[in-house]
Amino acid sequence: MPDDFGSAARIVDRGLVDLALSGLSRRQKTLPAKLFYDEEGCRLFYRITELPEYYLTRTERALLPEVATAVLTTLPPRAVLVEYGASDETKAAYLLAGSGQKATDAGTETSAIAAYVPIDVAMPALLQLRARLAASHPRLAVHPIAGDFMDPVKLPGAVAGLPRLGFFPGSTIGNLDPADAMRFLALARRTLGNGAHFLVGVDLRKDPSLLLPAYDDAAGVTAAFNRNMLVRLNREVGANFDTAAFAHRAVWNDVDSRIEMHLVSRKAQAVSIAGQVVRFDRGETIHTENSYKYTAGRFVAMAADAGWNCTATWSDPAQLFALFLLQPIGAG
Ligand code: AVI
Repeated sequence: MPDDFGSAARIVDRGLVDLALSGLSRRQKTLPAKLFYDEEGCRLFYRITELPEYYLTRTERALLPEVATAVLTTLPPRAVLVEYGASDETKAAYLLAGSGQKATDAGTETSAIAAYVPIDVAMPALLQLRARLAASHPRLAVHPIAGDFMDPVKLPGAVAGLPRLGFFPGSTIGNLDPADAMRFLALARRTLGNGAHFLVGVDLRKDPSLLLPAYDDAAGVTAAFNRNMLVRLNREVGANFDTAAFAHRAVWNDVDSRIEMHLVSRKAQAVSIAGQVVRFDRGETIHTENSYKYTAGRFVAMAADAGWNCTATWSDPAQLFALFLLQPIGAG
């Protein structure tokens, strides 16, 4: 075996190396946001959702009971819930309330949701989710799909013919560039089909004085989440980032209506990644994430371009966050 990495043999994920090197060889260096979500990244993200500055999760969660009641009364009975990016069932649980639970009188089930198709890249998380639901909702059919929601999805044959409710909570749509967000909405339109409903959670455009702390919290959890990408590259592909030599920075880009996260090189330095050297000037940044913030009008217009009509909207009194219920344009 060639000994490029010293005596300890290392199995390097070439896909990850290529992904990192291609982003880091651009004029504006980038690393893709999907690198955030290893086990530690998921743990840090969960902590972010509980931070006082990060209003998104708690605001959406506060809206969900009312939204779920309204959506479930609109849906035909025995629908399938298709959740995009479902790392756990916490948000879906509002829509599954009463669905397939242990019933004292098994003959009287009236719930709207008969089946649940969670879609996520992480199969282990999906299997845990299915095990939890088997205990809490034994009569609910759960069909996890492991995959990237940006790829076309084929729904399982077992749910063919059931009415469909798509669900994309958490403003994850904000992490897609507008062209990809449109492409995603159009893809979901095709997967869910005529007669579907689609509930999408979106963080709304607001004053940067509220937005910036949500992405640069006092406890430094978001900074750790951002730097974890470098920790991951050190561990998984043998890079030698000095993580303390990169500062976390969140900036509001008003023209593109997005929060950008960057890692700022605190000094001129060179980093080796799988034998390739990447140089940083002092103050040079790696752009790691965009989080787009939409006005309600902008989101509804984008959804319309992708074939969806907005039939209901829910928001909190401060208009921080909104849930949009979409139905296909021109379909019965
Ligand atoms: C997952 N996503 C909606 C989060 C967001 O707010 O854009 C990811 C995140 N990045 C930093 N904090 C949270």
